[in-house]
Amino acid sequence: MNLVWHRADLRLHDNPALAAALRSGPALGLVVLDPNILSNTSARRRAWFCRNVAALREAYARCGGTLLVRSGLPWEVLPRVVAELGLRRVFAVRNSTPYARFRDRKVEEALPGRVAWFHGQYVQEPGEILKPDGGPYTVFTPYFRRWWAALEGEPLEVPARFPPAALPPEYDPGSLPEESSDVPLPPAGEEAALGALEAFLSDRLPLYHQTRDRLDGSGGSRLSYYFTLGVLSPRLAVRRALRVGGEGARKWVSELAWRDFSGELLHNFPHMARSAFDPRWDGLPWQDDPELFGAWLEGRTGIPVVDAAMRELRATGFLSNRARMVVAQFAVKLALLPWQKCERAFRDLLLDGDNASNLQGWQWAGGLGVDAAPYFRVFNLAAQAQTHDPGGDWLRRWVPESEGRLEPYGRPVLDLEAARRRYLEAAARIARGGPRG
Ligand code: FAD
Ligand code: IRF
Repeated sequence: MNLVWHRADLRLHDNPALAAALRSGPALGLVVLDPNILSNTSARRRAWFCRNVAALREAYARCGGTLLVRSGLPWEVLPRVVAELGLRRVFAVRNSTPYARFRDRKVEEALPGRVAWFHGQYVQEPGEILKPDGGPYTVFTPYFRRWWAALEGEPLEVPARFPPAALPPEYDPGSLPEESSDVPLPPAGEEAALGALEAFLSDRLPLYHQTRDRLDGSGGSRLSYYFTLGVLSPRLAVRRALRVGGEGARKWVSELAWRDFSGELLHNFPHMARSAFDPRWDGLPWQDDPELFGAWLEGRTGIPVVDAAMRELRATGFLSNRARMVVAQFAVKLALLPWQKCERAFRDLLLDGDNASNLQGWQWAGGLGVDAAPYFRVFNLAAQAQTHDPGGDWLRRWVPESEGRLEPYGRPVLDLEAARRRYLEAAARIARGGPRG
């Protein structure tokens, strides 16, 4: 009997580790509740993870299988479970964040030669899309060309009934904690995710290229919180979208390629978890001001579009891509708040919060050297609201006290024009200093 260790692949469908394990006979599933991850995150995110583990356990049961749940350090838990049940091998989908690499090396050391790794977190595996000279891509457009050319394969079939796995009768499958969330959670599990994918493909995908930039997020799929935990296979989503076809589908698939690009960047440039992708930008004159940080985080800056976004995020755990760009750029370029602190706090509010995508998003929006985004582009915040929330409904919903006006209200925490000048002067000095000085 073998073990399938689920981490950021909380699904049965298109799961290469599970499919391979079942091809070689009976298998048990396992999720390790890892204190290194769970005690470092927010209640809403713990609850979202646990709900999806519960749904995975139900999906196993429907196929006649069993998903075990254990708490502890994976390099201690896995050898114990393997020994207790006399298991042969461990099958897992590879992840490549810095912690995942550290953890997985320790698990391999504890179970030498007995762990088999599979692709499946991304459409294209980090480390495999390389420039003709063998180096990693740092700019999205040429990466995307190679990514597209390498698209292949159909999603994997997983059998509807698993071969029976014999557990000793007294063996405890383990229980899940009842985590409570401070925001309403979307329906958990792959059936809900697959249903939401189908609804998006038929209702909103055809116009996605025109509607994706709305501040209220109504043009997007809202599938990110499923992709983050691998409740939905990105490869399957790309296949389904391309089958629908059209301009909307091509644009949407390119956004999923941005997700892969994020994974690729963090895999190849792990320093970006701590410092700016181009470390010269760490030299901006950061203002570690707790008042300003609190005003940003809690949506009381007096800048309507920034406050609407942060309030929506706190109240729902979700935010459109456009609004994320606005608040990140405001925090980095105008407020000059230490970006690592903002990135971290922001991730804890997001149900889809993901190491790679959030780091890439922050460093891209903040002009910290990711992709070819020019540093001197600074949003006009009122124009952002006017263009991307044309009726003003989103702004009025989240910041009623601004009464639909786009200009700063009450007592704004920053003079936007002075802040813009301060940033541009400092940034120009850094840019003149030459590349990676
Ligand atoms: P859609 O527009 O329907 O896109 C489809 C899918 O593509 C998304 O579900 C997501 O998985 C992926 N995707 C889309 N845009 C991006 C992108 N720019 N980078 C990476 N993947 C993308 N996304 C996260 O999943 N987790 C994060 O922690 C995260 N943090 C971000 C922080 C900032 C500052 C910025 C600017 C962006 C961040 N994003 C993050 C990317 C993006 O904003 C969200 O993925 C998207 O808004 C989710 O909405 P959706 O599912 O409707 O996306
Ligand atoms: N993976 C685990 O193996 N164990 C856990 O307890 C995890 N908790 C998580 C909580 C939240 C909010 C997210 C993801 C996890 N994951 C857990 C999946 C991780 O992304 C994955 O383990 C990754 O390899 C860690 I969002 O770097």
